[in-house]
Order: sequence, then C-alpha cells, then structure tokens
Amino acid sequence: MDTNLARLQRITPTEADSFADTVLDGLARSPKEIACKYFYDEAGSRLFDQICELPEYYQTRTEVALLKRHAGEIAALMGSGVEIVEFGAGSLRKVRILLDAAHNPRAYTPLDISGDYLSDVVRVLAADYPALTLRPLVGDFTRPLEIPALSTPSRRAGFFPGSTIGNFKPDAAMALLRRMRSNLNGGGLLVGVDLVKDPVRLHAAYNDAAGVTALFNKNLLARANRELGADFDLDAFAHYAPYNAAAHRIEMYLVSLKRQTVTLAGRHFEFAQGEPLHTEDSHKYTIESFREMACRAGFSPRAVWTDEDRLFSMHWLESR
Ligand code: AVI
Repeated sequence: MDTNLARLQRITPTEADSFADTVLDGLARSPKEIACKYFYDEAGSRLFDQICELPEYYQTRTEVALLKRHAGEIAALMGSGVEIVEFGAGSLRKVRILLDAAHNPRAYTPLDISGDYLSDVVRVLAADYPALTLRPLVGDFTRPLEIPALSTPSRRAGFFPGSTIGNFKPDAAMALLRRMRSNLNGGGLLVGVDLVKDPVRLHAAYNDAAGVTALFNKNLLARANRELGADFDLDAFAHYAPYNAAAHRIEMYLVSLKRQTVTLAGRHFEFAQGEPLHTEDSHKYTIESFREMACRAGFSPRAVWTDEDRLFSMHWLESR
C-alpha cells in the first residue's frame, strides 16, 4: 500500500446507471445520439491513449511540447504549495510535466469518470512521486460537484488539458468553466484548447489511417453490448467524422450501413440504412474566441502559449 496515495473516493453517482438511461433515451431521439463522455470506460480510455500517439493526431504531442517549453513559467503563475486539481485526468502523463516544475505542490487531485482506469494509473504515479499527496476522485465533472477540502486546505490550481473543453457545445463549455471556477475557490485554471485550422488537417486527425478513431467510436456500441446486453452489430455501422467548417467543429457519427433493429433492455430501436447516431462534437476555437468565452465565465485570461504552426493553445486563466 502506497502511503502517499489516498483511497479512491467517488464524488458523483456511478456512471454505469446513467449509461443505461442515456443510451435508452438517446436511441429514442431523432436524430439518435449518445453523449461522448461514455467513450471512456477502461477499453475506451486505452483506445484514446492510442489515438494520442497517432501521427495524424497532432494535439497531444503539440500540447506536451508546449507544457515542457513553458513549465517554469506555468509553475511560477501557479505559485507554491498549491493543490493541483485535474479535470478528466485520463492517463496522468501530462501532469508529470507540471509536477516536475511545480513549487512544492501541496497535493495532486485527479478527477476522472473511469474509476478502474484511474486506480491503475494513479498507482504508477504514486510510486514515481513518493513525496506527493495524491487524492484520486471518481466523478463526472460535466455535472455539478463538490471537491472535498483537504485536511489542511491550500490554494487550488486547475488543470484541464487535451482540449476536452471542445467536446462541449459553446454554452455548455462556458457553464463548465463557471463551475470549474467555483470548484477552484479563487484559484487559476490551465486549459488546453485546439485551434481552428486547415480543415484537411482536422479531418485527418479524426479519420486516421490505422482506424483507431473508428474503433474508439465503435467502442460505445461494444460497451453497450458488454454492460447493457445490447445486440449492436459493430460491422453494420461505419465511423463518420466530417469537419463542419461553419460551426468550427468535427462531428462524429456511427452510420447504420443497413436497415436494422437493435434490442436493448427489451426495447427495439429501428435504424434506417444511412441513419446517423451522433456520438461527439469537437469544437475548435481561435485564441480570441476562447478568451472571450473564458471572460464570460468569470476568468481573466492572463497568459497564452501556442506553437509556431498555431495548431494548439494553452491558456492560464485567473479567477476574477
Ligand atoms: C478528448 N477529446 C478532446 C478528443 C477530441 O479530440 O475531441 C476525443 C477524440 N475523439 C476522437 N478523437 C479524439
């Protein structure tokens, strides 16, 4: 047992219950949809890690390079003795760069929806950072939640990398930033945001040659089969991810390749040939459009870093 590692604490209801409701509700809608947060069971989280390594998916390596290049400056802006709270922690790889640069961090609090995955990755981190207090929380940060105070509370600094903010519609993204601001009790937020760019490059990032994004997308159906006893035929759906240039977003769908019926919990759902099931949007921002949204959410944008090709941006926002 690692002494610096607190027990996994669940702070919102289990996502498994809501997955059933979400799929039943989403399949009854027109157009059909399933929320993208359900991609991230253990299998989906591992597929997402593979996406991050793909040559076409420039986001991760560009953001990591930005973090490495500016870690000293970021650490100085965060200040010393902070509790770093990561929203949607995933593989915990990027935070290592911050932890290595941070001035005497009080604790690291990763929050993730996938408890199984979080408990695996957090154990490895605890072994590598034996002096750091680690407090893993399982929860859904897309819902209002309370982050419990530490026994000796300190200033918080939020970390929200990977342009996950782009997976929310702009209004929901602003509401989320507002909630994060309140969770941070006056602390700042470091957020990674993918930028508007050449549509061909964006299209390639979500339609990789190795087909990993297609597997990631279809894992939603595989998950419904595994967890809910649905009978989706994965070969009867195609991954489809066009860039909607007018709305500045990638839209991701699973398109039914034939007329078919899917059965789940005793209910039958008809799919027409060519009917889409919407699974994700990934909004892209300009530096200015993101800063405007952050201001409307009650933050003051203090610093922004971007790469030479202006593919990706990292913003340090302070609470007003
Ligand atoms: C997590 N999120 C920011 C990714 C994105 O790029 O929107 C999820 C993803 N979907 C397909 N590829 C990656």
